Amino acid sequence: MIELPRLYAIVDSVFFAAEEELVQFAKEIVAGGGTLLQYRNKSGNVREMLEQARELKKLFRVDVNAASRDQNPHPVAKNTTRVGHPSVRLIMNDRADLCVAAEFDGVHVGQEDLSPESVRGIIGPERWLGVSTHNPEQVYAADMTSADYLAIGPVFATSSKDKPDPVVGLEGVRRARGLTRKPLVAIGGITRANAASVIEAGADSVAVISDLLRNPRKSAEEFFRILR
Ligand code: 3NM
Repeated sequence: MIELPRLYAIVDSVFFAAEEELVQFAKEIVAGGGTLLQYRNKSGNVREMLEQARELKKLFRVDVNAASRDQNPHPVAKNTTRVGHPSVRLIMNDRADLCVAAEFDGVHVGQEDLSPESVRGIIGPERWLGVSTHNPEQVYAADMTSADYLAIGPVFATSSKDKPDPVVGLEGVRRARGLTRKPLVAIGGITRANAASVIEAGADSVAVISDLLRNPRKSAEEFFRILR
């Protein structure tokens, strides 16, 4: 069973005018303690998606060959020295092919994307697979797949998603918690003001877009402080 950090930050390309801004946002989230980032791009431009995903990957790439070049005279353990952010995981929204192409660490799919088992066939057994659900029936069905974690939402009203499903509320989180033992991510309208109630309702992690945008580093830090 995987272990999710309390904060699951979503980097949604629609909120950034330029790639540099998107990359800067990701850096700040990680500076604020973020270790799990999803790249989301609903514009459907697959070339742009791969390009942006590769830029994100560059930021957090682990260079396992760094040990041999390392100038540190007192290496803690030779051959294990790493540069980059070995603890940051990058998840691709929707697209298993781009996950593999950009060497991401996992894929998150919705109800209208490839099925979890089709995605698993593409990404293999090691990468993380997340599945969005919006009601108890979907939670029940997704629980029986090889998904590593499930998402439930929208918990609260959100303007970050086109045509969101009906709000499930904290009660929806509680019901989902009762239906699966897989790690559970809550999503939709979650802010620093309501995040604690969402965790209390049974979520392991909160996925957030808007409430990270204004001051990503500070906001991420505050999420971690609140959800300790
Ligand atoms: N998926 P914000 S709600 C991407 O219900 C997404 O599955 C949802 O953005 C779902 O934190 C949502 O700004 C938007 O509300 C989350």
